[in-house]
Amino acid sequence: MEDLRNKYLELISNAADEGALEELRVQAVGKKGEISLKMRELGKMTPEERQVVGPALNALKNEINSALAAKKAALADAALEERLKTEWLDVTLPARARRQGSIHPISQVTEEVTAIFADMGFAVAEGPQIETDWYNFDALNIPGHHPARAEMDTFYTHRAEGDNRPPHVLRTHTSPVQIRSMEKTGAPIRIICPGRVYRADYDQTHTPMFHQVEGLAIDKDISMANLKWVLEEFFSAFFGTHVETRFRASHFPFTEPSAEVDIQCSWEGGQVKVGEGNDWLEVLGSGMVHPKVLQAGGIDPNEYQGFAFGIGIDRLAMLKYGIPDLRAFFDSDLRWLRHYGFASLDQPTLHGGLSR
Ligand code: 2U9
Repeated sequence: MEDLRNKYLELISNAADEGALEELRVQAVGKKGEISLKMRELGKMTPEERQVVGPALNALKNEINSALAAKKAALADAALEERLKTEWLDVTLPARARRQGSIHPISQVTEEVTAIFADMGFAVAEGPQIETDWYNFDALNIPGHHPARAEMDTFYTHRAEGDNRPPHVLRTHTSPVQIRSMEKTGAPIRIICPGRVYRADYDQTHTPMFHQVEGLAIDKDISMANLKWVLEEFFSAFFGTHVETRFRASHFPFTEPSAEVDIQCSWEGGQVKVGEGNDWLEVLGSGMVHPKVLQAGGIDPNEYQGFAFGIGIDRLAMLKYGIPDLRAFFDSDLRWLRHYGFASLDQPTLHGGLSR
C-alpha cells in the first residue's frame, strides 16, 4: 500500500495539466481504479485483516483525493500567473484623445438672452419653422402686395399639382409663434420667441437662415415706457454694463407706433464698444402691437394692449464676442470658436458662461 501511495503522490505531483490529473484520478480512485479494486478484495479477507486494511485504504483514497484537489488548484494558479504575465494592462497610460466640441455662439447667446428675459418674467414659446401664409403674414397685418411676400424675398414650398391652396413658407420671423401663443393662452401674456428664421438673402451681412428672438408683453396697461425699461434692462444685463437706448420713429405693419432702437456705443480703431461713447448702433425693431394683430390672435384691442420687439441673435453674438464676419457661424472649424473665447463643452468657458 505504501508503494501505491508513493506512486500516485509522485504521479500527481508531476502531472502537467488538468487532463493528466483527471486520468490519474480515474486510474487511482475511479470506479475501476486501483484502490477501488483493492477495496473489493476486502470481502475475501478475514474480519481481523479487514479491520486493518479497510481504514488504511480509505485513508489512502482520501489522501489521493486531497492531493488531486491541491494539484488542480496549483495548476489553476500557475495558469492564472501565466495569463497575468501576458495580459497585463498599464492603467497609468494616458487615455486616448477624444475630439472636443464647443458650444456654438448662437446657442450660447440664445441661452444668455433667455436667462435675462426669464428673470423679468418672460416665458419661452416655440413653434413651427414651416408656416402657413396666414400665421407668417396676414395675421401680422402684412398685406398680400407687401414686398416681404414677393418670391424673391421668401422661401415658398411647392403644392401638388391641382392644389390651389396658398403654399407654406419658411417663417421669415418668429412672430407667428406669438400669434399661436396669443390664440392658445389669451391675455395677459409675456413671452419671448427665439428661433431660426429664413429669408432669400445672401451677402456679407445677410444669410438665408438666421436667428431671432422676439418679445411680446400684453396686458391692460402696458406702454412704450415699459418697453424702454425692459430693453435697457436687457442690454445692460447682456453687455454687463449700463447701456443707453435711443428710440427712432419707424414703421412696421405689425406695430403702431413703431420704433427702431439704437444702443449707445463707441467706434475706436474700427472696433465697436457697447455701453460707452457718443455713437449709436441700430439693433432692434419694436413698437406697440397693432390692434389688427391683437385681433388676429383673438385678443380684444379695446381691452388689452402691449409691446413687441425683434432682435437678431447672430448680430448680438457678433457684437458681444467681437466676431467680425457672419460666415464664421457656418464654419465648422473649431479654431475660430476658440479664438473668440468659446472653450470646449467640458471646460469652463473663458467668460464664465451666462453673463450674470
Ligand atoms: C406680434 C406682434 C408684433 C415684432 C417686431 C421688429 C419690430 C423688427 C427685426 C429686428 C432685426 C427682425 O431680426 S431682425 O431682422 N424685427 O424690427 N419685430 S416689431 O413684432 C411683433 C411680433 C409679434 C404678435
